[in-house]
Amino acid sequence: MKKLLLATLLLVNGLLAVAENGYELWLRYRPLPLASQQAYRPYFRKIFIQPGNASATAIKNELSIAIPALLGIQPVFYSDAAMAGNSGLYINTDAGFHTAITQNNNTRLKETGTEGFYLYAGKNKKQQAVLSILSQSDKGSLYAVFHLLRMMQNQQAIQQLNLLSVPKLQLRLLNHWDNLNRSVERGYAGLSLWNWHTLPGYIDQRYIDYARANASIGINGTVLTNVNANATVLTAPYLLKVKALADVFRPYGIKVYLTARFSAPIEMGGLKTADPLDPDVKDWWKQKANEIYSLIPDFGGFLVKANSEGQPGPQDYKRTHADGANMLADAVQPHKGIVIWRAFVYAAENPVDRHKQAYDDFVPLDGQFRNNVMVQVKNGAIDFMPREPFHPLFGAMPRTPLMMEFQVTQEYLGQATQLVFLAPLFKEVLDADTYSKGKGSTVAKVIDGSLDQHTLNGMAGVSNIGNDINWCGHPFAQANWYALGRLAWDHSISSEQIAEEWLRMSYSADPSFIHTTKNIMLRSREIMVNYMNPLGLHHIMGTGHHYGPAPWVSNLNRPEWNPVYYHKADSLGIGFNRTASGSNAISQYHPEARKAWENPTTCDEKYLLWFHHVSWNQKLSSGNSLWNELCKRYYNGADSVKWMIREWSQQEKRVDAQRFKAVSMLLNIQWEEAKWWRNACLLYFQTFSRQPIPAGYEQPELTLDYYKKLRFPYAPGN
Ligand code: GCW
Repeated sequence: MKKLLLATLLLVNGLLAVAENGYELWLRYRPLPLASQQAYRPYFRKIFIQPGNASATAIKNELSIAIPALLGIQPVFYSDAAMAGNSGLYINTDAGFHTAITQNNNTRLKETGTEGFYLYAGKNKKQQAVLSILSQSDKGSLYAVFHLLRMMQNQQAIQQLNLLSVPKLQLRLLNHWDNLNRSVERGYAGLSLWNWHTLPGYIDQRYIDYARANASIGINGTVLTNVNANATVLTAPYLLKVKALADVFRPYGIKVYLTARFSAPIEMGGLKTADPLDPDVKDWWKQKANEIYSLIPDFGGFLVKANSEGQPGPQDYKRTHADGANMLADAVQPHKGIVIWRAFVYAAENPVDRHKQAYDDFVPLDGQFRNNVMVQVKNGAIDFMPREPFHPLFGAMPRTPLMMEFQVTQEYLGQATQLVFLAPLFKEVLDADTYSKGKGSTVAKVIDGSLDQHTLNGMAGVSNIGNDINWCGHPFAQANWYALGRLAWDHSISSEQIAEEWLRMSYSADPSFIHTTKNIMLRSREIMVNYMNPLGLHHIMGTGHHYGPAPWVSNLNRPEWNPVYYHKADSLGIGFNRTASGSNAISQYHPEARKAWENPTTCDEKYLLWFHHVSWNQKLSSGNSLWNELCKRYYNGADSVKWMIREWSQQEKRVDAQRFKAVSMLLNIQWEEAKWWRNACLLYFQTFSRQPIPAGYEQPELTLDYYKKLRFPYAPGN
């Protein structure tokens, strides 16, 4: 018996300690230093969970994994109020009970709302240490437990806790672009987690671990299917599979959503039309919603991509996006569901600058959407580029709740071969000022509803999760999933805090490791911008798979799919003139916001070529000509990857061998890719500038022709 126990322990510990493949994510519970253990232990020996807590199983499960691992003690759970009164943790929604035990008058309970929590540490009547989690909902208590665990993983003091935490955003969602055949559009981490073939009978442990990870960062909804939608998911057998997932996720506070293919009434229902004003069509969706809700009473609702990139939509019937969204909204409204309608629309037959099309389509519809509709807007007007100014729709539709869509999967940001930490990108957009209601009308205030008093509000991230053993492909890509959740809960926390928490929880608390690696993370996005798309360049990547540079491509059917459409390089200069003398997309921004960009000689250089066609010889703030500055940025960017490699190589003793090696190999790939971007872009743009790459820079060895001939027929995610 003893032997068996020992073997099991070894196996468990062995698996945790040796196989550092990243599967545990940031829920990597390791023994804390003895002093911390001793400080925390009194609170976790006895844990009271109020009877009937719908998340009790999830809470117990997590604490049973975490507490022994972190503190070396086995907690005792109980729900019998008669046994209360000792030291320990109290998880509760009953304020009176709490006051009796903890002598705290709980005045802040009211402020916790439907998902927040109030955490405080105090003494009971016997002067013993007690820690309380007080919330108005079971979800609140679940989030509080994860918050406490995070504090301990970060070795923060909890003895004086008196903390109210309420999410700033109501909807905190992942959008999976997962297909029913398990391929993932723009997925670089293997296949879809959802094994539709074995569902509903087989519940993969991965589904539970996915839910744990999401709950730990406050994500409360998941759209299971690709926005390039397949109506099959709405058939009865598939809905049973969806229900099985919803049942797994529910105790973790996660609702499921589906994408709705607009033409489903024709494809599945045998109707002749999908016209949103047609009574049979309306009825079909109503029945479909009823069917879904009979299986999944808390189904979140539908996410829709319509009349964009070939997807069907209301405009096929000369109806507006509002007509389409409202018809679906009426179908889910009796069940308290919502419709999230995407604003990512542009049409090949529309010659107007693609930058302007979503705004043109949607602004006139402001005020016409039902109150259970949200419009989901990508962070920028083009498409998840390494850097974009904020989307002009933010601040321009005050009567419609706008949901933020970020891309966590790194389609245009190095995919899963490059270390790029995205919190600085997310924050740059959230902190941008739209000026729509005067100075300080930040994008964050638009989406959290505070600017225009919207109670429906939220943020979505296009998921980077697949069935790779480490979930996200690149070990550091996990940090981007983590960042999305943390910022959706509280968009005011800093990138630095997010990076530091994630590193400590996922790797180690070693101060020099944290210092160096955090620095790599925080600089990584700017470095990538420099070697890929400096000075406001955008959309110059390879066709289809979007892997690597291809600024020369000009042969695609749709003009706005060609990189040459975006950089407009010619013998005079480079860049897209979006001012009044050009496409005038800049006019879609508030005059105050525009000021920073309007004038080509004073334009914030981050966005220079985004808004202006600039002469090769124009002097920039550095004193360099545009051409020389472009060269400098590309070279600095690529050289900085060498710096990342050097810094990481110092960490060998501070991280486990498996992840150390994985990151090292990927950084070497990143270096090759950075050089490729630098050389291919500069050689190509040089054919227009007709100027040399300044002496002192190592000249490209390979020819432009070589780069043009590269092909990647099996690049992932396509
Ligand atoms: O960025 C583009 C992607 C498409 C994606 C589309 C969208 C799901 O290349 O793969 O389709 O955006 O957001 O709808």
